[in-house]
Amino acid sequence: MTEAPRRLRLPRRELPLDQGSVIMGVVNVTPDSFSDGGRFLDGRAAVEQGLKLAAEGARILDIGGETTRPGSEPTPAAVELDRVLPVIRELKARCDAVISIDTNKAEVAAAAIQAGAEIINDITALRGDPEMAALAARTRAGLVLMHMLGTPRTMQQDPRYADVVAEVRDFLAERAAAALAAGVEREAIALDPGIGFGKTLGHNLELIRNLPVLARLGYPVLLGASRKAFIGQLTGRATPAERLWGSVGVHVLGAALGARILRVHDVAPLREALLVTDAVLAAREAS
Ligand code: HH2
Repeated sequence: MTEAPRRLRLPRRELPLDQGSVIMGVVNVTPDSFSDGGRFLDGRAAVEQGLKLAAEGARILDIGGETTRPGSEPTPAAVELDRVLPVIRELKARCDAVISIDTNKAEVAAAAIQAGAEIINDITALRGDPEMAALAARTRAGLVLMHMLGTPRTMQQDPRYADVVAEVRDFLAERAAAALAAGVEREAIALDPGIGFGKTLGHNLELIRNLPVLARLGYPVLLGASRKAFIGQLTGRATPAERLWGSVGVHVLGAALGARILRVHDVAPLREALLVTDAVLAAREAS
């Protein structure tokens, strides 16, 4: 069996992954994100939100300047840069959290890294921009490779798989191999099943239940299920911000099933839940 990854290697430090789950707090600097669009479009509000999430226990802050909500159109790079760069610079100056840039454009990722970002979170898994793989290799940034069927504009139009778990696993293995071939270090890579990206309720549930299958690929697994539509389908919560308890539940379970990085909008409640979850998991491992 593959040994669980102990760290994510970043340009300026290592992020330990063997001392409990790591929380990645979401900071959307967008007018139209599915759950908090417009709330933090003002850079100052985004910075305050990032500082709050870091103080609550987020080791990583994921800064995004483009929504990927179902049906959305791409955002021009210049707009994305205007949104995210001032926020990254300010957060870098004012807290110690690792900054991640949520983008599929190499131009945006390069400028974000110059401003202090240490992780590229690419929802296209290097398929969106031919320059991205070389950039990741050159800068030695951490790299999140996510599975998505189609594009945000089309992904929720009747997604189909013969075997969703096998197809997502094989896709992620192939994308990790492509990153390695481009010169990205093995320990810089994390994999993500892409909950809600071209998936039905059933697909999402099957993928979460089978997180151990993805973990066996030997890379840290990131789970991002926070406030997503499938939680609304299960709980009847139509408003994303009201999906807190479902979100806490699924990320606690994700941690137990082997996810090492949890991408969420609400950090404090999950942090507390994980203190208990991680203590229980550590007890089991020691015995
Ligand atoms: N989900 C979203 C965006 N980026 N990145 C990774 N690696 N994994 C995810 O599950 C993921 C992601 C969607 O959430 P959010 O950023 O809140 O919404 P929007 O794309 O509408 O800004």
